[in-house]
Amino acid sequence: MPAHGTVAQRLVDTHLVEGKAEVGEEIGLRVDQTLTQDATGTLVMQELEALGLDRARTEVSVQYVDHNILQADERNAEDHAFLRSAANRFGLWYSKPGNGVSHPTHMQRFGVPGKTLAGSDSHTCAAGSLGMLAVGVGGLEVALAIAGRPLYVRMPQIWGVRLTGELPPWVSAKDVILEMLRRHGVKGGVNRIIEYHGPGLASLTAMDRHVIANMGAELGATATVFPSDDAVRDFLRAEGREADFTKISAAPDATYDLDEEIDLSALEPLVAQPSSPGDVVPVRQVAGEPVSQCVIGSSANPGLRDFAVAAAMVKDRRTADGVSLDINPTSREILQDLTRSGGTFDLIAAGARLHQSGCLGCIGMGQAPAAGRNSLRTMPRNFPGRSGTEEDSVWLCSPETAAASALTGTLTDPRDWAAETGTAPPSLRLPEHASVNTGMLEPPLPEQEALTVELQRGPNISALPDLDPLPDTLTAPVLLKTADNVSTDEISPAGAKALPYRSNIPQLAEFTFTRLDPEHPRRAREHDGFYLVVGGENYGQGSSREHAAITPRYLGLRAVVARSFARIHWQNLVNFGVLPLEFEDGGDYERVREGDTLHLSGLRAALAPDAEPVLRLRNQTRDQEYAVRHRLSPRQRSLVLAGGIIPALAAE
Ligand code: MIC
Repeated sequence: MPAHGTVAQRLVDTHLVEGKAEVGEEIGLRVDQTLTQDATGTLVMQELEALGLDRARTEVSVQYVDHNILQADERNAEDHAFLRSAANRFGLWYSKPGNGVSHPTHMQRFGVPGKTLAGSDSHTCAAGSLGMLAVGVGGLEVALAIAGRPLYVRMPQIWGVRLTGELPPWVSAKDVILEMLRRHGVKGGVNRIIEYHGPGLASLTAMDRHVIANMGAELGATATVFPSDDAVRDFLRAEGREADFTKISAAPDATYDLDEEIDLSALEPLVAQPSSPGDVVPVRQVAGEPVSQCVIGSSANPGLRDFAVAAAMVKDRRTADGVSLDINPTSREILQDLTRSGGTFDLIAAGARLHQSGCLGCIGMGQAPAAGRNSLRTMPRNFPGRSGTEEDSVWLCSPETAAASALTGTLTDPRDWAAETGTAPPSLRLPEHASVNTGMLEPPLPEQEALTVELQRGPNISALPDLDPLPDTLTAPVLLKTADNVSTDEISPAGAKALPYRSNIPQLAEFTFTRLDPEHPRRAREHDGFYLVVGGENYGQGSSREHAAITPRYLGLRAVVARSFARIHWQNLVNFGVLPLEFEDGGDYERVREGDTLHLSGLRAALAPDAEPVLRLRNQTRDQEYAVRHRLSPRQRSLVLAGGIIPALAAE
């Protein structure tokens, strides 16, 4: 039976402006709120300029600065100034560097149950914790949403996950989402909205739910949704925003497209091994591995309780020799509350290193670990090299596991540490009223004043590249063939070296695919023409960065033929005029080699609105032919033919 009466459907139905909400159909949704962060926002602001926008048409749009906050030279600071001027110009809120990571900060200050949120960051889905429909997408789609246009998604299946029982001591929300990843891997959620329900919800706070919703991105899900219930009301009350509360629950007879059950009381501490969030095992199975770094923070464990539990565990103790315990507070507010409660003192006294509020090591902006040494992090991702260290060994776990391991110097199940040290589970008393701090949030300027603002464009801000239409015939070499699950970190790397060029496409292009082939940019330049990439399953998993589509496109990429795609990257390819095709017979992937010349002809006719979605791809080098399928809606076909959204809009 198809899904019925779910929270997800209610959110879709109340925002549907185009299409029919039937699984697999493209639908257009009205967007109430947007968030952009600095690493993706510089392009979004340029796109708003290209769209000729006067003022944001959303209810709330916020530009956060949380990623590029190490200022090793002038570039990042100049980008911040550009973002601030653009926020002023277009009527957005501006969250200063150091105010906090976008996701928890947005939840604290702006999230409203029942609203939609589009964000140029894959972890935007975290706001599902408040009963919002929150979707991470490419920057261009957020720009269009800010301009008042609908957000297009393919209507996902609704996957009901019924929670029963209560988490045992030393097991926390992170272990719930790691259990989902243990069961389903990094593509288990593709084209699904995950909706949690059931009696187990009662013991999870809104911030616990944020932890679970956040890493729905690692499952590849379109969104994660929780009901808006008493836990959400308590959260909003503590934030001084109870007036924003609305109750939203599934109908008593709700049914889901797919069903799953997790007994919370049966969970144990889990850890994702290097280098995939989907490679999850019980901590006890790998206990004893030496660790040299433990990092607590990021949007995947942002709550006060996550820091408070670590503080209580290390209080009056000392971190093990040779271990760096790094604390990345996720927002000003949380840092203030942790400090008020004495937690900051306990952490510092035990040897922790206290950093500024922001994403930091999560995207390799500092905190790079030593090569080959184990780094244990409460972060959402551990794709190879993402930490900034080429040969890294990053594990993902709960704050309890990170703190216990920082004290012992080896990967430790917190239950075993507690038994050995005779430590009772800490009883955390969280403040009834949070230290609301809006001092680093600049509100939108009044309209007349906003219209007079000049954008502060530093020399690091390049123009958007020219995007020409797709040729009718494409004969081009395969410059790269990748394995399964290639992440956007491997297409356009994170890290302190590349990130300052997020606003400078020609410079950033020099990093394209270099994690897979250091010579790729040089080879593409020497080829000096169109090329293709062949990919495996789940091509482009991970982040929403549209740079992973734009920089290869800038170097000449015009089509990717893969076994399957991750949702956001697939959309980004389309938005920038790169044709994404899937092998009809996955076995054909094996037959193509790097260096082969592939040929597609009659593309205009093949991508006409009513044409069959299967094309013939000729391998001229091997004299073979493969059937390949596109999954483009008629709207998307015309975008790809035009060369992407920007030229398509210019032609309107
Ligand atoms: C990430 O976690 O990978 C990032 C960095 O937050 C990205 C956004 C980006 O690449 O700027 C994401 O999740 O979308």
